[in-house]
Amino acid sequence: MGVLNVTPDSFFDGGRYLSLEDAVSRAGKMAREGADMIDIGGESTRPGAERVSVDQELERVIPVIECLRREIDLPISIDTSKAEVMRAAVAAGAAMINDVYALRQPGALEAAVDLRVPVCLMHMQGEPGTMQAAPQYDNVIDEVQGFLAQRVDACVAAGLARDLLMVDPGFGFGKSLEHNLSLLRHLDRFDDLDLPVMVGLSRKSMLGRILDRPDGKVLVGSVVLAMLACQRGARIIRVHDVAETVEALTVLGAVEKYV
Ligand code: 8Y7
Repeated sequence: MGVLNVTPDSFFDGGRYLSLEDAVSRAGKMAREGADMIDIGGESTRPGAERVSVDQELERVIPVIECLRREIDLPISIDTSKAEVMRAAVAAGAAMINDVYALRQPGALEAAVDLRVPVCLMHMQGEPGTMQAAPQYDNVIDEVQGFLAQRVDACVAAGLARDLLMVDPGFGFGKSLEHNLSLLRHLDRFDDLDLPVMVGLSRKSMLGRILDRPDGKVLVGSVVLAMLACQRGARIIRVHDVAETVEALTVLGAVEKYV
């Protein structure tokens, strides 16, 4: 899944893909590089990012979705937590919802039930503005898995078909470096939920910390994390660097074919 941020404040490509033309050309490039899906987001969730109104978010994402539907033959995922944005995005042609709040914002669960599209439920401890201040767990794997199991149950109880759901431990969302590493090392524990596992590890600050590289040049590290996640069962990998990730996963796939 290739990331297409249409926000002026996203940490990596923030502000660089704001025009419609630029957004479409970046998505086209990711499609040619082998992405299977494009994730469009209009509100940055990085720590300290400002909140965006419904109208602002709609203004950012809807024209891009409409345009991509015409120009690019790939399913579009809408990265949002707002019910109104979910509804408008799916009406405009989005095929999936990626919600870092796991449908906990007002009206989101009802919207997803009405829309009947696949949904990624992600774990986050706290809120984007403060989540990295002092993340705390007794057992991070049990707690993240328990949260996701609860959200899956809530969705099914509300009328969402279980086979539309996927789960994501939410790397970097209210997690220390140690929490992130533990979740990745034991990612196969999420197989217990019997749903596709999605991960986002691309260019996250845990890489800068592992590599002691504050300049953000963590491409090789990002690709390695993607491979490790795949080896531990992840099915959907959300990345900024599509070509490099596809290359690595193609090699991994070739090896894994042999017993
Ligand atoms: C994730 C995500 C972000 C992630 C899912 C970033 C929107 C921060 N990260 N969605 N979104 N999983 N499902 O660094 O890890 O890209 S935004």
